[in-house]
Amino acid sequence: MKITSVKAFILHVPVTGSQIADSTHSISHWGVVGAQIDTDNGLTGYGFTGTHAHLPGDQLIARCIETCHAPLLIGEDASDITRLWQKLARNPALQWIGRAGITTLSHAAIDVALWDLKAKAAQQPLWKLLGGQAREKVRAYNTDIGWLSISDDKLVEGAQRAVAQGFTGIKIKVGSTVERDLRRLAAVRKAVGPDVTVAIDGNGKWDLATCKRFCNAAQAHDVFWFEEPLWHDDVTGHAQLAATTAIPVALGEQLYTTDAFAEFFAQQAIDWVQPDVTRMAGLTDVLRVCDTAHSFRLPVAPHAGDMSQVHVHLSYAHPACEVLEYIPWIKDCFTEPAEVVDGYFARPALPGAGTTPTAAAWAQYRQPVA
Ligand code: 0YR
Ligand code: MG
Repeated sequence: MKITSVKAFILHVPVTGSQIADSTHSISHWGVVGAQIDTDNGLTGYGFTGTHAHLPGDQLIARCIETCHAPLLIGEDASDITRLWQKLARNPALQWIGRAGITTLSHAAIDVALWDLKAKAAQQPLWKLLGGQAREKVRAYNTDIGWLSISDDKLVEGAQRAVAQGFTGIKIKVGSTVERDLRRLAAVRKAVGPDVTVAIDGNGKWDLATCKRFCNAAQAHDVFWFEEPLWHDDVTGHAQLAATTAIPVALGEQLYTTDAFAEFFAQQAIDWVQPDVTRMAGLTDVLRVCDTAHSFRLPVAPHAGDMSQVHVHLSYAHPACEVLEYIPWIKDCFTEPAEVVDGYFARPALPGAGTTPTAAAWAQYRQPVA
């Protein structure tokens, strides 16, 4: 299965209700920046990273795919995933200019496309190649009802609607003011009752003092986890918070490398592990984080199920993966959308990683690569 061509693509897909906000970002579209890899046996693999649909930035990622990574891949056997991962991640020219960021995001798209190809060649859904089914069902939790841009009333309505649809978990955004976010958390907990898991996500906005004050009061509402309470790279701060609150600390969606995760493990600064195949250098590296988490007996909640598609396969196959996020913005762009039925992600059945775009998405959302 020799690689004959590597091309980039960009899709910009509208979010639910045309605009959403968390503590740090306000966005109207999600960016799908991908790699399309053709092989001499007639198969095509697709993989992508995720962005906030900033076109000049997306074009830099696309250019990195086509001009930095692609030349190292042409003529190679696409099924040599580990060796090719190493070849790209340890490319001396690129490591000099970026061991994280665009070089990694573009590598993510390529690595996932290679896994997609491998599963398509085996004519199996990816989860089977990853060792088969480790769990009966993958529980979904709904984040799309919990944006900071949603009014207090609508937030409660949305939480109740999600529970009525079968979700047993939700996540609400925090990181505005301690008072407002506590009020919203209390209202949501009251509305959904004690049996639904309620997580909160700060997206790295607050400082340690604010987090401590918030956690003190939030503890009474049975918080499933506090995600990204502090700045993404602040290992010491997370360790201090984890040591002082009963609320579990979750993070990982903005960590690029296994080294970054290793720091959080070493300092006991993390309770829930949230790697993302669209952020790290693909599934190959995320699997290493999942295995390490598992060896420390830490649960994994891969960031965003439908937004990566691959996380559904990973969650079915890896014993560390406990729950998976539901944000349905881009799922309908793919030939086998990651669907949630009665609160659980449906098990994928088609060969591949679930990353093949539909012709309709291609026609509707495509942006110029350069
Ligand atoms: C908006 N999930 C998240 C959205 C979401 C972000 O920036 O991408 O809130 O990915 O934190 O857990
Ligand atoms: Mg998050």
